[in-house]
Amino acid sequence: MNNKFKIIIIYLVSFYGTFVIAQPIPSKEEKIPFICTFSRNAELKWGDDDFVQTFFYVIPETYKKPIYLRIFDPEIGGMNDEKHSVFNSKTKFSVYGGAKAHSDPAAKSPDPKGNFKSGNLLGSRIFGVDESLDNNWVTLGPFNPIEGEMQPDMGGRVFKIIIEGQEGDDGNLYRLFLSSVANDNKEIEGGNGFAYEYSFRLSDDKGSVSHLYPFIPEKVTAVKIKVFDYDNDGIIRVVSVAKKGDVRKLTEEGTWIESMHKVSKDEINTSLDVQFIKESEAKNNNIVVFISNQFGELMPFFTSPIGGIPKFSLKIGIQPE
Ligand SMILES: [Ca+2]
Ligand SMILES: [Ca+2]
Ligand SMILES: [Ca+2]
Repeated sequence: MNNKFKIIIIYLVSFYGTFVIAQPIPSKEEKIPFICTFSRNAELKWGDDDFVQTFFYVIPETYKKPIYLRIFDPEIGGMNDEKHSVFNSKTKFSVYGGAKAHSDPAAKSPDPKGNFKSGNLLGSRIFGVDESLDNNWVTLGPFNPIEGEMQPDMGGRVFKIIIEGQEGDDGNLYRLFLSSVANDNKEIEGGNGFAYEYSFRLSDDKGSVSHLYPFIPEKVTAVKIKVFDYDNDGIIRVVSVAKKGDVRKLTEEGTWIESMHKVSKDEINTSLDVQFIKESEAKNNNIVVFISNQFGELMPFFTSPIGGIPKFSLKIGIQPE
C-alpha cells in the first residue's frame, strides 16, 4: 500500500471515525445475509471453493480496552445452516495476532496454502451440532488490542480470523461481530473489517442486491472481479463516482467467472460498489468472490466502505476516461 492510501485511512479514522464502524460482518451496507463456510467433504458445486475463510479486523492504535469476537449461529444444525443428509459437520474459528498475522503474503492469498496461519494463535474453538448455540451468539475473548499486528497502512492493529470447515459436508452459515463488550454487540469506534476473499450466501429474493466495496489505491487502472459458482444467478454491476452502472460480459473459466472493469483517475482513493444483482429464483446460492488489480494483486474490501458508499457523479462520469 502506498502513502496516499495511508493518509486517506488516517484522515478517515481521524475525521470520520464515527462513520467507520463496521464490526458486523456482513455489514448493513453489504446486504449479505450470511457468511458461508462448508466442511471439507462438501461438493464444490455447493459454492465453497476451499472450505476456508479469512477475515481481518483493524482496530485504531489508540484503542486499548479488551475486545471480543462474537459469532452468530456458530454451530452447524437447526436454523440458518445448510444441511446435506444429516448435520454431521464441525467448523473451527481461530483468532490470530502478532507479527505477520496480516503482513505475510500467504495470509492474503485467496488459497489457504503455505503459512496462511501466520502470526500468534490467540484463541480458537470448534463448533459442531449444539442446540444451545443455534440462532444465538457466542463470544470468544477477551483479546488485548495490543496483540494485533501493527499495520499503519491499514489504520491500526490487525487481527485475523480463520474459519475452517473440518469433518462433514454441511454449510455453516454465521455472522461475526467485533465488540467492545462480552455479552452484547457494541462497535469499536474507528474499527473496520476487511477481507481479500469472501464466501457468502446471496439473498434468496429475486431482484435483491448484495454489495462489496473494494478501495482503489493509486496506480490501479483496472479491476478483475472473480466469482466462484455464481450459477447464472444474476449480473455484476459496478457503481462508482465515475460509473453509473458498469455491466461487463461475464467470461467463464471452469466454475469461476470474471468481470473486468477499467478504473478512471477519478476513482482513485474512492471505493467501488460492486453489486451482485439477483435475477433468478434460485435458492441457497453460495458464492466466493475476490477482486484483483491489473497486476493480479488482491485488493481488500472493507465491510464499511472507505469514504462511504460511492455515488455516481454526473460531472465526473461524463469526462472521458
Ligand atoms: Ca444453526
Ligand atoms: Ca451432512
Ligand atoms: Ca451456523
